[in-house]
Amino acid sequence: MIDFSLTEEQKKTLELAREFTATEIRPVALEYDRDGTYPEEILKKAKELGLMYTNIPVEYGGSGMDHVTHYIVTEALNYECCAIGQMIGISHLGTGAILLGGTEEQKKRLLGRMTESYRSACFCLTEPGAGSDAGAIQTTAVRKGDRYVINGSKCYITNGKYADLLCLFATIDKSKGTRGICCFAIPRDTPGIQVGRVEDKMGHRALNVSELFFEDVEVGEENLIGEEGQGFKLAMMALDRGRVNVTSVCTGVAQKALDEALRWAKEREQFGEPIGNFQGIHFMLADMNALIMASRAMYLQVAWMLDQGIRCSTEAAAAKCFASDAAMKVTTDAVQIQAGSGYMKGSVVEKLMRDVKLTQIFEGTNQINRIVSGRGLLRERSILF
Ligand code: COS
Repeated sequence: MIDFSLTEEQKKTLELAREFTATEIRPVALEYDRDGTYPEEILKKAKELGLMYTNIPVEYGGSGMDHVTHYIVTEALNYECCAIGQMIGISHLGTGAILLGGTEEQKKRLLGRMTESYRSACFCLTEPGAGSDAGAIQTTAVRKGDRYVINGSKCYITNGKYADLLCLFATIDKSKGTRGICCFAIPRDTPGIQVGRVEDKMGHRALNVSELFFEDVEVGEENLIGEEGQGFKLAMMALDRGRVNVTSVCTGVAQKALDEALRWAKEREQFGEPIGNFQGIHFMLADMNALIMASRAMYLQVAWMLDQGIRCSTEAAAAKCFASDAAMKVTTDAVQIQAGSGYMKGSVVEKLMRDVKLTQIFEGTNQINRIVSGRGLLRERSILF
């Protein structure tokens, strides 16, 4: 049976997330966007309410939600501002590889410590010469006895300046390509980690993004996640989940854009009546809503697959492409409906449109995600029933 109704507990959690975004994020979203401020106070409150580590099991200090509930909550947390929403949810990507490949002892020790704070984790994969070609990373890990010494640099790292726990990918043998890559969980206070430039971005302005430098950073083998050479697969598996997350983020942003367009269509009068009376506007609103319905259905499907333990690389990549392209179209149309007023700085829809552009780029550009999805289809057809 297919049933979209929520349990009483899911309803309560969703209500809490919606109330939180309305009271804590909505009033300050434009201010944080203007100044690019790190939303420290908001993160502290989200953590106190159990809205921060929603996907992390209770035994490691999280709220232990299943994937379906986690992504529904993610949509709600990103409705008012996806930069702040994603700062709340960034541990989703930062801890993905640890949850997938870590031992029980590692999860208890590393995640248990991280969840005590609101500063969360970050995912250190991308480098200046290794963006789409993630297997080309140059950061090295050299084994010395039971320790590894790490040297290299990372860029465009979300939460790079603040994260307590760094999930870092480095190669122990470049000649092995992706099979030489290892995953390390590194506490922030390990000597040798330097924060470089903090990026000034077009959108997602309250999302902290920075360079990170690693100079003779030493970690014990107890911080190697999985086995030597397993790091690339763990990164890709974490990104599978990250891409579902982006789908739910985009759904939240697009819903906000549609709601703003609807409000305007009812209030704005031209030719003696609300512009919402005109067919040109009906067609736009109908298409916007259809794209949002499809995006929501896609993340719910992939979340369900994750809850069933079904591999979802093909579907997650497809959903990420669809929802980010959809959100780009919906936010652009929301600006079009609000016209001159929507295009001006300080308008909500102008911010949403700038924010969404990044979702077509991060966690794999949409071109890379189409490759992932296309290759996946050639491996195995993607049929739900
Ligand atoms: N789950 C499990 N294993 C996976 C996997 C997944 N989702 N994706 C790849 N693998 C495995 C492959 O099966 C292969 O295994 P073997 O070595 O046993 O054959 C290995 O990983 C290498 O995969 P592949 O050959 O596909 O690697 P490529 O170098 O061709 O690149 C792409 C793969 C381009 C898809 C990858 O580099 C990528 O996703 N790039 C984008 C990176 C990204 O999203 N960056 C954003 C960072 S966070 S903002």
